Amino acid sequence: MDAAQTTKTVRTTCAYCGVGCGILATPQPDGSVAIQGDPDHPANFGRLCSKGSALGETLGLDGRLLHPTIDGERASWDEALGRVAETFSRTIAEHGPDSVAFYVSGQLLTEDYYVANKLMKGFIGSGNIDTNSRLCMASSVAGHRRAFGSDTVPGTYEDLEQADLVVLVGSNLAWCHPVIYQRLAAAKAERPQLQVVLIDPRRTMTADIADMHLAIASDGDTALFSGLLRHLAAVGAVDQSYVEAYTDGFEEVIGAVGQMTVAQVAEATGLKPHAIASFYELFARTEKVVTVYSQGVNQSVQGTDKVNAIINCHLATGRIGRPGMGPFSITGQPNAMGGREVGGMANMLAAHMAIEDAGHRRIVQDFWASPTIADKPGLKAVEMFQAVADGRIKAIWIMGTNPVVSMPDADAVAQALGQCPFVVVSDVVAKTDTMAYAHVALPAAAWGEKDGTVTNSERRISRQRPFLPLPGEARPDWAIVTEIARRMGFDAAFAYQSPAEIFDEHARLSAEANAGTRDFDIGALAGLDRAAFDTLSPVQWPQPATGEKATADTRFFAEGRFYHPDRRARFVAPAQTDLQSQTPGEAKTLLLNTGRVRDHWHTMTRTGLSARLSAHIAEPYAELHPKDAERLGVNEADLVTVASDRGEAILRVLVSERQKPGSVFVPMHWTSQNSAKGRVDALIDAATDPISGQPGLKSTAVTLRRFAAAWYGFAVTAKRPVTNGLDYFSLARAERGFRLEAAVAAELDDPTALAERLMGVARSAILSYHDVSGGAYRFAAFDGERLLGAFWLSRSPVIVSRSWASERLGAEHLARDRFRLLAGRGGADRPDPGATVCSCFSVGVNEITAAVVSGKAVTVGAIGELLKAGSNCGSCRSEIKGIIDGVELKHSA
Ligand SMILES: Nc1nc2c(c(=O)[nH]1)N[C@H]1C(S)=C(S)[C@@H](COP(=O)(O)OP(=O)(O)OC[C@H]3O[C@@H](n4cnc5c(=O)[nH]c(N)nc54)[C@H](O)[C@@H]3O)O[C@H]1N2
Ligand SMILES: Nc1nc2c(c(=O)[nH]1)N[C@H]1C(S)=C(S)[C@@H](COP(=O)(O)OP(=O)(O)OC[C@H]3O[C@@H](n4cnc5c(=O)[nH]c(N)nc54)[C@H](O)[C@@H]3O)O[C@H]1N2
Ligand code: SF4
Ligand SMILES: [Mo]
Repeated sequence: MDAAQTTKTVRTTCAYCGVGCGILATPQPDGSVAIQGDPDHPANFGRLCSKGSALGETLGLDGRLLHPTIDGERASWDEALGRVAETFSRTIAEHGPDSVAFYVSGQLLTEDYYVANKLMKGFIGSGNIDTNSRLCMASSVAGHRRAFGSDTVPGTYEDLEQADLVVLVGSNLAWCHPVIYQRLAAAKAERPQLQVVLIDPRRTMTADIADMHLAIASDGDTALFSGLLRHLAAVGAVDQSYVEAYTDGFEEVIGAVGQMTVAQVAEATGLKPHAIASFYELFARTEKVVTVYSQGVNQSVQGTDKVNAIINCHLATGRIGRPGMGPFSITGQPNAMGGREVGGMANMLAAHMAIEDAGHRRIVQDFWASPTIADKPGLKAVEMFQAVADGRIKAIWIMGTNPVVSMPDADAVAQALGQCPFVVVSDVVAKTDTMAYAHVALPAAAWGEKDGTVTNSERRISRQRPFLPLPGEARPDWAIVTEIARRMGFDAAFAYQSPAEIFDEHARLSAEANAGTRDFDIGALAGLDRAAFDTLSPVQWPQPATGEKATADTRFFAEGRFYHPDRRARFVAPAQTDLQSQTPGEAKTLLLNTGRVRDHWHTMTRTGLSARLSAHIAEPYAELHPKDAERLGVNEADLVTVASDRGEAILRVLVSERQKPGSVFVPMHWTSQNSAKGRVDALIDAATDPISGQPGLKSTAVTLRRFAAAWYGFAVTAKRPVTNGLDYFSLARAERGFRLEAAVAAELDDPTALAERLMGVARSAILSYHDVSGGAYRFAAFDGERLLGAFWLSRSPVIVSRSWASERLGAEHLARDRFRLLAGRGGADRPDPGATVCSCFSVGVNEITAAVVSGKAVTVGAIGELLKAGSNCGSCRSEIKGIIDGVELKHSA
């Protein structure tokens, strides 16, 4: 496809989550891009969430990496590629193939992923390619392979709409898979008998559609589902004919979980026996059940056992592979599934073949005509960075992921990279916490420029198509990898001219010697020429060349045909049956739970560019139950230091009843680019699940203490503020500049000097006001009528309307504002909209509350009519409902 600048609408797929929504992108004559949901895409039928709708705001070139660099200096592609190929070849020659590694990402396209895997496993001859999917999907992959003999997701999105019971385990669907959440909410509105059960220690926004919320203790899931299996057997809910015809190991598992009485489950999960019993009864009597699970299950040191405990219940009842039924592991990243298809993980081969299987190795090696083939699994992510630390790995290439932020024990990862002789980073942005360690930086094509395929959670392959030209010297990841491979001497095997050729090879390999023995077969998609590849419509696998192709109704395993050699599924008993949930040991410790917020994506390299998305939650926070806040002597808006034996973070306190007592929730998104100490993974222990190697990212013991700030500050600045000298800061985009929360621990000799530095203006240009009695300072600087910056400094957390202050950066008539900025509480003369709830129309929490309190609008629909909030993408509808419920609760109390 020609990516020349046009104003033609291009059909593509969202850059973010594994829902895989179709998007219509239309470049505008003014250089902006209009983004709409694709009404014909079967994942979203036109819907988009707040992140998807804001994609147009993240396409600017500000901050992009546009040229290769070597040791921080601009270099030509020829020099950079030469350095990478040479250093990898030399390292392999001197220290063997296992002395090098690739750490890649579920944000790569299938074609990028395919060539990276082929180069490492078939040509370098090592298994040392692993991916951020290790932190994400590895336990699901391992659980699927144990139960089914293959990494198969049996169902489809429609199953959630057709079910009578949807159980959400460790999934914050409302914020993390918003369009699936909207489909589920719509189905429930139409058919109220559809029951939703949420199993999550926190009462997340997803709880708003749940009929039952089980606030389970961390890692109580294995016990809960083992107890459920026992209950199903006890009440005769087992489908004997399915179990006998298609499975193995049922008796053994029943033997193993026989002890899991409701009382014991209650002890292991912290749940009330009657709540457990009603969940079990509901599950037992409802035929059409889908169990959706995500990171509350996978990111655990018993993640694989959790997955199998869930799958056991579906196998026992035969509720799998039929409409409205099945276990459903929902994927996180846009191409988590595609990465699994190409075998991009250290313990897989390619096309769902097994690295341990000599027959599979032969198939792949013959097909690739490769000099070698990795014959054992490589190092999994956590081990890989440990091997970098102890010098076993001497050259690493990181593509499309930011491990210094997202890996557990992240400071150790940073240190390892700092000592590593050769680090290559391919990214789309110039400055990341990981890029700081790159000897060679390679500029990759970003969303909107990339061309290839992704596979979503329901096995649907969709095209990502370019609609923007490649900026600067950026190149697509597949092109960078193949160029390196050629320079390492593997010209013939990496002679691709386009992603279409790579996709064709991937499709052919999936069919090679397959004949129905492997689930992943897209042989029918082989042989597409460029034109056919360009027009490829979203399609689910399997798509074998001969035999049954997937249709909307295709599911796996309704009639067995699993992928173990005997074609039977396996029941898997959890390793421990004397399960204990994790509870904090000492009174002073809390259990640290981590995850996502609605409007940010991972390490914020892209969502952080949007002021609108940043206005939902602008700071890294520690969410605490009121009882814990009281016990620990901290208040809302205080700053706290949260520490483990690995590291510490400084965060803003958010007190909420949604949090489970004894635990603290911290989002994973903040980095050293936008915060002083917001990288939560610095605190997290690198313990992993023994089977999947996935780290437990959701239960680390931590302590929490008040951060004694001498001064708290808030600033809005036109230029990026200089943050040196701040013990705490959190930096976010505002509409025409930046907004900054700040604090310092020591007394300030000269507060004006701090203002000068932050705003980047000379002292002489700063107007200031010092409230001697309250000890507060206010500073502002102007260029004519234009505000360059304003800075509030006070002894307690600054009270000023953040949105009002941010808007001043672009305000035209500042004559009167000058006084307001300096006098008293800025914006106090008009209602403060409060933190953004609806990012599409920038509607704040106070505006919604006021509408409800006044009685002008008391339903989500009425709020939409009155304020427009929630009437576009719908991502905030559950929050609006939460606000309405909260107001009603107060008024009825
Ligand atoms: N807005 C947004 N959406 C995203 C992403 C993003 O960065 N931002 N990232 C995408 C990616 S890659 C992924 S993997 C998905 C993740 O999607 P989710 O898995 O839904 O998101 P998380 O917030 O990581 O975790 C889900 C929930 O697990 C709960 N939990 C913690 N411990 C336990 C436990 O022991 N048992 C149970 N049952 N629950 C527990 C947490 O309280 C949390 O609410 O989101 C995708 N979508
Ligand atoms: N504590 C804690 N830690 C976690 C999690 C958690 O829940 N809690 N979740 C884990 C999970 S599930 C995940 S998936 C990871 C995600 O963690 P990461 O993968 O580290 O997060 P991203 O910010 O998505 O990193 C992607 C990087 O690739 C760049 N990029 C974007 N597009 C492209 C491209 O096309 N090509 C290239 N070469 N680069 C590109 C981006 O600029 C960014 O720097 O975090 C994990 N870490
Ligand atoms: S749900 Fe949102 S983030 Fe996920 S694919 Fe759809 S639009 Fe993108
Ligand atoms: Mo993920």
